[in-house]
Amino acid sequence: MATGAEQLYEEILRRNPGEPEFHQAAREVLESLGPVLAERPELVEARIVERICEPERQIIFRVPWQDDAGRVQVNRGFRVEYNSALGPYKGGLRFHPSVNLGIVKFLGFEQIFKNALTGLGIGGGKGGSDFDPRGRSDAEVMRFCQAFMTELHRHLGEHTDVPAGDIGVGGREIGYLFGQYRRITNRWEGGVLTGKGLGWGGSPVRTEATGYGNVLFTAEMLRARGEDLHGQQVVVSGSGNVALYSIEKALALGANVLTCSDSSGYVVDEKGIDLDLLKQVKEVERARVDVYAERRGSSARFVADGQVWDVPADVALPSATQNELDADAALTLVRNGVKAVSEGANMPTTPEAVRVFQEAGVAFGPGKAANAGGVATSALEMRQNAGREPLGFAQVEAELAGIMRDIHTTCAASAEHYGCPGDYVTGANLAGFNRVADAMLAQGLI
Ligand code: NDP
Ligand code: 2IT
Repeated sequence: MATGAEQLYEEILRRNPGEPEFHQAAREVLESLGPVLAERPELVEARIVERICEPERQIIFRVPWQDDAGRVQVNRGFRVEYNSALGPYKGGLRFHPSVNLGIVKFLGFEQIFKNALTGLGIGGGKGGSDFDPRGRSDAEVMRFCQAFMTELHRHLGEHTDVPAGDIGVGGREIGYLFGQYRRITNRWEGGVLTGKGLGWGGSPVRTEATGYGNVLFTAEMLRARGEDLHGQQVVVSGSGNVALYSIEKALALGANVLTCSDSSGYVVDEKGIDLDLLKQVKEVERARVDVYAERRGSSARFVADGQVWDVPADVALPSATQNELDADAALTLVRNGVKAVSEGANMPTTPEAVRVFQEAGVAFGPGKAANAGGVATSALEMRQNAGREPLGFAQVEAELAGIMRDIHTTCAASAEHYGCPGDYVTGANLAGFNRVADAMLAQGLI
């Protein structure tokens, strides 16, 4: 790390105690910045990096709600409005018991650069709650979402801050949140949330977009090496939104997908994952992955301890959560001949594991670039809402494909420019950073 960046990192540690995920995300970006700061002293002078690391606004609030037994429950809500130099704050909401300020800040920080890479005029933000939707009835989830929005609504707006889904927040939750926003504000403001239902302002392909986009990014990385996905063996972690639609697109491009997982363990299916069955188990029944193995018959095995990374594969798509792929897992994948790893999740690969892949010459797609298809399609949803002009599935899918190709080209060109060809981590960080830094510089001391 450059000397100035090292000092800034020390300062971040001191001023943001107890937030290891945020420290990790900040460090990764700071480590890449050397070449750009050497090339652009005006950014150092204007203290752009110091400003980018500090959120514009952080909101923490109480969420009181009543469960089905009539008991009062109290959760904590968060929204970190990180950077609006390029557009309204944009980023998902995560409902998971592990959510705390540090996790929301890491996600919001990543989102700034990811959103910049899309080129679609969106700033960075993230939010959520330590509410655990698992095991809760629809009525409980609705009451929680209504209570959460009762406070959050005052901070949102189609030109201000536009949330969407993330872990634990899908179409059901967005519906309840939108209903409460509309009821409180008395406005039909479609562009205030993305991931809406198709009949009331949602965009085709938003559900599929993150997974599809990640596989398209993987295909671009392979294409740059003269290969494609056809016939490749793929391991996927997770079995939520990103995992399911990564599997769908990988299958469509002729790959064979061997695994999926959730926090209870993983499934390996020698015949390849049966996506219809997996969707039935996970999306319709909201059950665990062992139910898939039980119903699938002899080709599938549920493994309660261990990770999908133990299964030999050509391509790995971590699509569950942060820090789920460590250096030992990376070494196992490399030993088994992995060629490409692409992050469907946010920061799923530990810094040590990223180094293992890069040193082994594995094509590595960082989440900021590889999973940007989700938020990019959210921006297309905002555009359709603003223009009151819905698009069809094929049109949006074609736009998404173009956006993912552009992001790949941008990252590859940036890596090349800064003297590290093929290093998509540095390429993504510096291309995203430059766009945000240019806007901040032009807009004065903000
Ligand atoms: P979902 O809630 O739909 O699915 C999450 C999946 O990850 C589930 O299988 C879940 O298992 C597993 N998981 C979550 N937390 C943990 C944990 N602590 N340990 C083990 N497994 C875990 O979320 P998404 O698919 O939407 O999100 C997955 C990742 O993709 C996240 O990192 C998210 O930030 C990122 N992402 C999502 C985008 C989107 O558009 N949805 C866009 C870009 C990135 P279980 O049910 O057992 O908890
Ligand atoms: O991490 C992410 O990019 C998301 N969860 C999607 C954000 C969005 O606003 O669509």
